[in-house]
Amino acid sequence: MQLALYRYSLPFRQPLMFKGERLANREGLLVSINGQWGEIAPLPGFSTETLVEAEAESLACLSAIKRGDKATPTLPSVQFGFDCAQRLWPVNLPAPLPPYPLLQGAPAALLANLDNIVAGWGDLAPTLLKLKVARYAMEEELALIEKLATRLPTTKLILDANGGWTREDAQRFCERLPLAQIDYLEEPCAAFADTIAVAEATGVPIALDETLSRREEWYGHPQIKALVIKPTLIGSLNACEALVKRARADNLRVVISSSFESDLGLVQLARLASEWAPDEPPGLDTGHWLTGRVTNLAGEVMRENVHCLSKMENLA
Ligand code: OSB
Ligand code: MG
Repeated sequence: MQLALYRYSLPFRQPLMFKGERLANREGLLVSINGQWGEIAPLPGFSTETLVEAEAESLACLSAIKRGDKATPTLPSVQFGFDCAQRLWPVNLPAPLPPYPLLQGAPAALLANLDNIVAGWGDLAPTLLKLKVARYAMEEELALIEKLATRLPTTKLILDANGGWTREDAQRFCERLPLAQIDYLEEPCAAFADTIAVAEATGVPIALDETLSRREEWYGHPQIKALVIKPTLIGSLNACEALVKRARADNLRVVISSSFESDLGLVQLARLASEWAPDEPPGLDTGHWLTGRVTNLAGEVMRENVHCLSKMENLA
């Protein structure tokens, strides 16, 4: 039996804001169980557990496995990592669809750089494009959306407010959206009831994200179009699969999405996306925000890029 836990720290290309927290590095853990890996990386501002708590629970779980017991993690990020490291991964999955691009940054900077961004796609404008909203002045965000809609007439926009608006602000914003080009809006308001009220008042299609990871009550509504599933925040793969089943039963799209995992976690999330949502481009365009990697091109963890916290080998 071989068990190990490592820590990584990868610098962001530029510091990113997560719910008001400024992060310069992405820090997380990698667990290895008999040669198979999993990533444990609570995201500050989004996860309820800290990295310190995740590390303590991970070490306890490894000790349990060493004793011959089953690991029973309770923290979502640890559940995800241990499930990935112990999963029987299916072979012969279809190749993952490329993720849709995620634009991040101030509207003024994005507008100033729009020619370059569009030129980067060449003749192939993306079918979907995601933009964070409820972060800068409403007028600036609406101007950028208008410009994107005009420049990219065949592209549908995914907007994500991360629950940042009051019901009134969300309504004012949504009334001015070019709805024909909006695929859906993720989490306009922090409360589900407000999100539904905004959808009903403005006709904007909605996707649920934080509502799912915070395990809040929600019900099907004709304007809910998609569930955004972030396995690092939801936790066990069984819980994720239950959401996929509920989505299928309600005829909702399923979008598998990252929580800014390292390259190792992103590859596993892409495999889960091709298994659970083979026809839906995933929300996994976050890797280029990190300057380093933990795996080489063969997919092996580069031990020189990670710090070993615990190693238990038992060759018996
Ligand atoms: O709200 O969707 C979010 C990343 C970290 C934390 C929250 C979110 C995200 C993303 C990931 O937007 C990318 C995506 O979903 O396209
Ligand atoms: Mg979201």
